[in-house]
Amino acid sequence: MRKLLRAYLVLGSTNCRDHPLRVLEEALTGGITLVQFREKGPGALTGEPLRALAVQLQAACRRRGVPFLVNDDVELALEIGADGVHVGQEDEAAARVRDRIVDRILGVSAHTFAEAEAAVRHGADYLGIGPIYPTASKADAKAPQGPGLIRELRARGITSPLVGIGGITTETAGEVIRAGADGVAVISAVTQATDVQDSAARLYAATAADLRP
Ligand code: 3NM
Repeated sequence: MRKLLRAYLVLGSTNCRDHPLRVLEEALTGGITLVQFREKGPGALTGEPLRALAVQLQAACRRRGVPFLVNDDVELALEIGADGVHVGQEDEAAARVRDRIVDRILGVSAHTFAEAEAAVRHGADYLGIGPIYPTASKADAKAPQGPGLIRELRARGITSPLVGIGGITTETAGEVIRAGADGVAVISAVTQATDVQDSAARLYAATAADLRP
């Protein structure tokens, strides 16, 4: 799990300047290690177009052997046979999702030590910790907490696989890893880059495991 989290791309059609499949293909070529389909925000797809895009993106991930997770939508994840689900604190409670997806990957967003501790207890395979820096990609994002939150979680005994998320760039990824994260999850640093493949490659290069404390 820790290795999969290294260079984690979160994307949906509303984040992409080009067709999401093209963006994803380039990002995978650059070295992205895990993908989460997150179709949110104004203009987000629903119904059959949503399902069709999920299947298309999933197929691209399968061709490269990269696991494909679905944000929030457990029904969709089960229907298409996704490798897992990522849920926030507001989504269906982690323990309920754990029971429904059994041996698939369960990721849970946490913003405090208490949330992280509860997510681990409810069976999360990894935690998404954020927002680390200010982000424009999530309308209801909380206040940025800096890499210090990750350092605090490690110091207080959270040993689970963990990614930082929120405003992380190829320049700041290293300090998130040095704070104790196993990887970084990004939307805009890759999807909004003028060269998607290059930015994914730089993200991968910036997150080497030997930076970890
Ligand atoms: N979750 P970008 S921040 C999807 O704090 C998401 O839980 C967050 O996008 C959290 O890399 C965030 O463009 C947005 O800042 C990440």
